[in-house]
Amino acid sequence: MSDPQQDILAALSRCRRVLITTHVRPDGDALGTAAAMSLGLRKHNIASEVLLLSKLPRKYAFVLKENGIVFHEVDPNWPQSLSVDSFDALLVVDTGTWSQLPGLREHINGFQKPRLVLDHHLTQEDWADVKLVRTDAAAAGEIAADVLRKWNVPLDKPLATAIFLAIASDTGWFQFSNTRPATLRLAADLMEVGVDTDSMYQHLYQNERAERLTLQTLAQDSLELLQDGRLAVMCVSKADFAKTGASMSDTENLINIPLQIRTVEVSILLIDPPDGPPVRVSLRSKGQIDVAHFAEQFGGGGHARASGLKIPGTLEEVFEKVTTAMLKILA
Ligand SMILES: [Mn+2]
Repeated sequence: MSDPQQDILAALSRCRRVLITTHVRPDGDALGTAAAMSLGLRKHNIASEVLLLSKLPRKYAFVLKENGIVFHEVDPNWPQSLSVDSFDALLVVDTGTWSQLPGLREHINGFQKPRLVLDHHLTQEDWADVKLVRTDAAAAGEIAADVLRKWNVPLDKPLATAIFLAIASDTGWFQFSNTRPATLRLAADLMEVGVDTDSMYQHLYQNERAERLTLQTLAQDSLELLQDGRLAVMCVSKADFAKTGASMSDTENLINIPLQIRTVEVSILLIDPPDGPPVRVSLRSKGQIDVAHFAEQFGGGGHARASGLKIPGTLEEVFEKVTTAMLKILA
């Protein structure tokens, strides 16, 4: 029986240049793992570049930039300077599904060289030549650490920092249920190599713009609890953006705040964007309500517990429309 870890190492060992990519809207695990694999390849004198299917988030930029890792951003267009055929393999980390890799499939259609996946997600598709998938791993970074050790790559401080970023991100700083003893043992090893965990904590969790916090306060002020507190609705108006100087990206995660309330089953966030209509509606559910199904009746979509849609009209009109429909479901 073939061992995917051996297979992935054998495939990488034969390369001179590797193209590494990861899922759209990359998080700390995606970028930490991509960086760790790039640094590991470098130790074996194998060049690599990272392809990002979205803009590099400011928060995680350090892990590529401080290590001098060449990267390309697809946003807004496919990078002109990137010639996929000049690479000897494609390494996809932290996902194995095309839906998470928008645009990539079309661009690697004619790519005849190994396509490798290193991932920890349950949902997989059968297109890669080698799939190293371990669903018990808390983060793709855990798998990368294992692969690199097997490859006799010493975990120096830059590598340890990249892997720590990966596993700390995906475990919510070792709080989520995916944290296992092996995760903490690895974290301990990385700390011993010299990862500055205090500065990483500040960088990840104490690094917000003041504008975001001010906007959050206004949004929380608008909170309405309906149907015995089972439905939470918050609104962000154009005036709120003007008053605080916040931008659309500052609304990220706002929707999750009302879910902290014990009684809340569904959280709805309505945003009148600074760059004009339509009103954006985000929905989150922590109970039985399927908010993807709800969004579909308005032309939106998503997952059972997280969905979104856009509705034309004023903030007040959209509020009426959406809450009326949701109250019917909750009744
Ligand atoms: Mn991950």
